[in-house]
Amino acid sequence: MKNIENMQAELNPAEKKKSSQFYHDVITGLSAQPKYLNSKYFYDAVGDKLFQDLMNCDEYYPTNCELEIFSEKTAEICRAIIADGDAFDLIELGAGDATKSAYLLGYLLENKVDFTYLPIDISDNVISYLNITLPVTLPGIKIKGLNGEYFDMMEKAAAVSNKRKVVMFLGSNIGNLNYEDAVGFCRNMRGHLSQGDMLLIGFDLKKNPKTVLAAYNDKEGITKRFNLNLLERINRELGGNFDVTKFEHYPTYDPESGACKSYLVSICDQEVNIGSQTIRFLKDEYIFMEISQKFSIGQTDEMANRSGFKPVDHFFDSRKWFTDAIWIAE
Ligand code: AVJ
Repeated sequence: MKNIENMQAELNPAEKKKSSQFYHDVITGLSAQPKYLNSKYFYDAVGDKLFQDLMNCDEYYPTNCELEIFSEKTAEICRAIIADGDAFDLIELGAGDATKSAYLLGYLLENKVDFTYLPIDISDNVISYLNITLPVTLPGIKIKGLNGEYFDMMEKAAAVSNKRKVVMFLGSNIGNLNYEDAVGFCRNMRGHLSQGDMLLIGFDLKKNPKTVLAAYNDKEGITKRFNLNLLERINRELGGNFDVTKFEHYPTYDPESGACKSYLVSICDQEVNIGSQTIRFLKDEYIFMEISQKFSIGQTDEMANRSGFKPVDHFFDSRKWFTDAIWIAE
């Protein structure tokens, strides 16, 4: 029988700790009623690749909108974050491949602005990629990639530097939390910042419901594979035996609340083993996989005010489908 200790035999202590947390969260979520998994676990090497494919598919618009903002409004955004010109640390949460931030980084370097880029990502894969490639594509950049959970790494960043902080949280990653949790997250963020520090935060906006739903229900089925990959990851890393052909992907969008949610629905009664645990599914029982919340501008401003920030700027793409807001810590 596969057990978690056997699965972990090859791992170093830090990897073991991550793996134990993953196991704990998976068992907690799949033992709950209704069942859920945390979408932060989508991003292993396979999930990173699937997300890249998703960003390139026709229906998934948020990345293109934000790329448009960063490429068309580079100077304005940089002017806002440079402010009165003090050196700063540019921290990016969930940096991914940093395609969007590269516009800002390039502009700041060209204009000889004194800053250090500190990308933070849950994927060690992503961080080693950035540490290797950015000094080549952006000569002269000061970069220190941090692999881990956002706030653990924010503390690490604060321990090595006391410069002014500008934190980027792009891609509407904030939408992966429900509204109250998102406010809690921003308050927590405020607690890691000082007065005058800034947050550059991306929000996917409410729009035609068909447009939103299509982005999470692409014809090629990449989103479906992206969701199913988490079950496969559980098989790979935790010794699970999910049969992914026995789950259906079910995406939904509610235009009233702005909540876009993904589920995996069991097509039959079944038992799944994960290490020494057995999880039972009834036919039609679902696992809640992910929320991708869509916002109104008013909601984003309210979120700033409720979490100790003042919203000072909004940048939009030409269709006004997405916004990058600048907030100052009060
Ligand atoms: C990267 C979290 C912003 O929620 O839109 C894409 C992830 N999920 N398609 C999102 C995702 C399904 C994405 N975020």
